[in-house]
Amino acid sequence: MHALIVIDIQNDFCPGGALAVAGGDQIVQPVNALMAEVDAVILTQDWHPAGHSSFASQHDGAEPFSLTQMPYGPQVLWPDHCVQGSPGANFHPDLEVDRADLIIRKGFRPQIDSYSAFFENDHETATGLEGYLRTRGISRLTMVGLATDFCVNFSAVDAAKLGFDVTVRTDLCRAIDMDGSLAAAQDGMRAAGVTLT
Ligand code: VGL
Ligand code: ZN
Repeated sequence: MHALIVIDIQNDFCPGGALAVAGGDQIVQPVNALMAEVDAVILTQDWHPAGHSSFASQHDGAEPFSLTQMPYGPQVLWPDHCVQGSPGANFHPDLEVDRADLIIRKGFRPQIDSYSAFFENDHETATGLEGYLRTRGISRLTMVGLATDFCVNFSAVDAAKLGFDVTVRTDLCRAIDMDGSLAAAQDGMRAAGVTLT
């Protein structure tokens, strides 16, 4: 069984959003088309409470896109984004959300961020997606979405480590690309055994 995992195609990651990824809206129609070719469609949704600890606004004097240390390791501080129930947290209006079998939300614990669809940024708190996929007999994953170098990257690497057969369609992803993060992510995904096309 083959699932399409659509990562975080939400208003805040598209042009005009709080953490806009250049060209983020360009992938929506081709991602919709790909939904017809798989056995299961799963969407992820970045879903932070107001005042989330990954927001630079919660750290005195910190600039967005700077790095801090959290109890679980290094963490980039972001502009406030994808606040639960806000328009920015909604999926892009043209994304065919009705085709999804499952929508998995992440980043909802105030004190910890979650880039990956499988584990939060402590790399041990599970989201439950692994169990869902295994109990449905899904072993093959195609990943698309935003952003290539953060949530797609962490999701793909975790999935490969868990033993799934993972392909990232880089033509259907867009990157934030800060300080070489895209090149590092591509190297990391390849090293983990992810197929990049
Ligand atoms: C993401 C930064 C913060 C992503 C989510 O979806 O890649 N990046 N939250
Ligand atoms: Zn986030």
